[in-house]
Amino acid sequence: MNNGGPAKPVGTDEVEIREWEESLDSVLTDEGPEAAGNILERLRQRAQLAGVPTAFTANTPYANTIPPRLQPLFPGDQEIERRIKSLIRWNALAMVVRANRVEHNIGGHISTYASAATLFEVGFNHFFRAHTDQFEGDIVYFQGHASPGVYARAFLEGRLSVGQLENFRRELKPGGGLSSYPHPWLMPDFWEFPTVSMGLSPIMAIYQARFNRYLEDRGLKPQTDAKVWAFIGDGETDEPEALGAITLAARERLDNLIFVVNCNLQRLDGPVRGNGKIIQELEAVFRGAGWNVIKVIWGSDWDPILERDTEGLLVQRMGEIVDGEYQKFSVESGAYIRQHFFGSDPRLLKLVEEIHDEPLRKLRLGGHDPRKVYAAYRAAVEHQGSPTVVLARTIKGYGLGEIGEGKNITHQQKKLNEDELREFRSRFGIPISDDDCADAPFYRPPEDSPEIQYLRARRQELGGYVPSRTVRAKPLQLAEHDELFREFLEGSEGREVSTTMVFVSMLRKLMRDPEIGKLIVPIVPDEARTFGMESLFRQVGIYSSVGQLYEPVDVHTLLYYKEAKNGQILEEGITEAGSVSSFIAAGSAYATHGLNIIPFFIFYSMFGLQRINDLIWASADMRCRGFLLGGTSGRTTLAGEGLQHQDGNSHVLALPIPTLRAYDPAFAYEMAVIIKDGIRRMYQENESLFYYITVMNEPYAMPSMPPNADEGILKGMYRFRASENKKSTLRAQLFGSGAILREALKAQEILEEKFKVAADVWSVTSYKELYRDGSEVERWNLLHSSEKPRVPYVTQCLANAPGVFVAATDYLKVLPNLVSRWMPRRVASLGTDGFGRSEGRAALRDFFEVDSRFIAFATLVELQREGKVDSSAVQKAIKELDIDLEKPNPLTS
Ligand SMILES: Cc1ncc(C[n+]2csc(CCOP(=O)(O)OP(=O)(O)O)c2C)c(N)n1
Ligand SMILES: [Mg+2]
Repeated sequence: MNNGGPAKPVGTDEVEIREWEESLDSVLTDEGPEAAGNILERLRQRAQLAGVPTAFTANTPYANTIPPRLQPLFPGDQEIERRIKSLIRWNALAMVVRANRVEHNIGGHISTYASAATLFEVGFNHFFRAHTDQFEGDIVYFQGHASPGVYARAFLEGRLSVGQLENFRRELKPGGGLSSYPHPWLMPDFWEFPTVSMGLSPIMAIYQARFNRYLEDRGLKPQTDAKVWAFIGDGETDEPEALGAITLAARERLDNLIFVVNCNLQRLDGPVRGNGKIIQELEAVFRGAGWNVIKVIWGSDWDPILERDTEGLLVQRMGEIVDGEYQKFSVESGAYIRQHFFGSDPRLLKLVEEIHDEPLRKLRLGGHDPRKVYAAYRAAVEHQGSPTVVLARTIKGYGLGEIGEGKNITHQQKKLNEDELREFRSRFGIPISDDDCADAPFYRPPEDSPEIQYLRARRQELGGYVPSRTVRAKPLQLAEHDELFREFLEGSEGREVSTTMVFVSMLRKLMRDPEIGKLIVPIVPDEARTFGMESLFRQVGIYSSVGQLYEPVDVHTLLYYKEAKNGQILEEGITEAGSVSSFIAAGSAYATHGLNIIPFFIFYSMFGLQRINDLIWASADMRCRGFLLGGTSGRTTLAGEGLQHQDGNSHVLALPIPTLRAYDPAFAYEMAVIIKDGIRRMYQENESLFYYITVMNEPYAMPSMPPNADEGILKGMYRFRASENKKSTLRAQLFGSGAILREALKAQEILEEKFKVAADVWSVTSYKELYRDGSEVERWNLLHSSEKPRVPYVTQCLANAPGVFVAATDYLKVLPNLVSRWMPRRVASLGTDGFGRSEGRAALRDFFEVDSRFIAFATLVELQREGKVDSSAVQKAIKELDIDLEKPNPLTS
């Protein structure tokens, strides 16, 4: 029975605990942290074996990972670095403020860089190594909306002019401006990696680091200690892509990878985890995944206080507070902090009794303390065996004071009045007078000032300026490689093959080529067998950084699952997002590494553009090159798989991506022409393009290439088979694409035999190309109205093509409709709008009304509209072709 007071839990006797603690302290002092760690681990195991319930936690206390005594000396001149940082802060702020004065609501962010400044600057002054002739350089993904800070630094470095800063977010001004965020497309000499779509840069960085290793293991680049740095926001980590691939980084022991998470505890609307602790949450996630986690929570100001806290009360208190409350402390007075933070225990109050309210309020956090940040980065670059994440605690809008520091509205804060500007100026000691301040002028100290000298010297020491994008690869000098593709131009001599099989044999041949073979990088997300690519496993091996540590179950078979350290295939497992990130690393290697890597990323077409189009958009921004292959494509060509798998969408989703050439080839020779020309354009002519090619799994005999078809194949259409009947007055032009081309050919026969209609059949390899050409011509004509009008390619093709027009595609009807206005007459479009079904091909093509019967039927209806046949011909077609007029509409059923 206890007599009133709460029972004291067993094992909490203070004297006993103290004894244990003292033992630990003495091991620590006498033998060091490693010894202490070993003893603790032994004790933990012993306790576990004895049935002691030891709670699992991947967390460490809410304190800095690196204690002060293990902190290296800061090698720089802290005062001058502070002044440089202040200047950058000012110019970054001025950029946004000025832009919004000129044009209301032009946007821009102040508070993100304000929180990240120290995290960036320590990197710029001490870590980020530029590319030089001797060294490949580190790769840095900058937090996208912190771009004003990166520009402001480049301005101090003398790389950007006042004029350019003036035109931040006004890129169309004469002389050009600066893009809102990192976009290599818009600033190809500056930005290397697009990062502003949240979550993409972490996953791209992981696969970039892995790809760097792949290149080393395959002997394509020398081994170096170059690092990949990714600066991301704490709110950003909510994106599934941000954390979705972190186990890969640990599994691959990517100690060339460093994440820095700017933990300002805020995102756009408010706190990231008001009721929790984002740093602890991320620590557990990353540690659980096998990363080296370095927490940088408290600045040096806290060290003496923590030292006085011999009982561990302060760290305990730090761990109790939720982020929402921490955010509140960042906007409150010292008195408030004393009362609400330290006031929970008189012993805590005692720890800070000698500190006045104002210094108490200003106690600096870890992410704002260069010494702490330097220590973390140094540990990160020296760490071996796993990737590192630095979780750095900062304040959003740091330095903005009343108008934004730590406030929920701070993310959107872009306007400062005169007083606010003056306050900011004074806080950071910018030498601008009160009068001038109102204008928010840019400020760069003279060239011979200590600041500029120091900054230049630091960058020189680190090899040059970062970021900076240069295309290092020389154009490929290829000997004539017709031979490689010749067999595909000649047809399959009656042998039935699918375009996927054709693609795989083409790939195999390319990989054997002595010139470009080694540059080919096949990427698959666990679909190699689906596409019949398993023969490549044995031929070139699957890349594995550790080789193959087991005997594969199928080792006795010809096509066994061969993993090898120099394996060429990137078998990524079931991650299209990861695979496309590899594609991005490979497709930009011509710039990043000076290597003309040619990636072929083949995926289930429905899980391509539909699922990962934002990453594909980013690869376009990044000027990636290479081939995307949409496998098992077509809404009615992939039999059986049903609604989620049957792709009738991807060619429509490819439309918005400006540099993506999209093709839907039907035959081996079409694919050969497209891939051959793609290699020429991308790697010999250095064009910033990439290709999307759909390949099917329907086997049929591949014809040989008709004479002179190349040009049409590449431009988007050519006449594949003209009718031999030149006398008929009933004429039609049938447009087929991909697998549906063969339906058009069958329709041609039906029309001829049953209805005396002479039809020509066209293969439309790319509606997107036709559309691009048509719009380009139309625009030219608009702007050159007094000159002889140009004629779109579609119009040229069809100028003398008699009869009615019917188009059929395995994709949406919108594709033929896109180009219909450049056709000399109306076109009836058949396509596969709607949800797929699990069914066989014939039933699917009937359901979606794209088979030969519907093509023939639509032709007759068009002829009737034109008055060329009467209704009895249409009635005959309905009967003979068994057309169900009451069938459900596939679009709505
Ligand atoms: C995919 C995506 N969704 C939304 C946004 C809009 N957005 C830009 S910044 C931001 C908040 C960022 O918060 P955090 O990652 O914590 O960065 P901080 O500014 O706090 O450093 C949001 C939602 C975006 N850029 N990308
Ligand atoms: Mg944040």
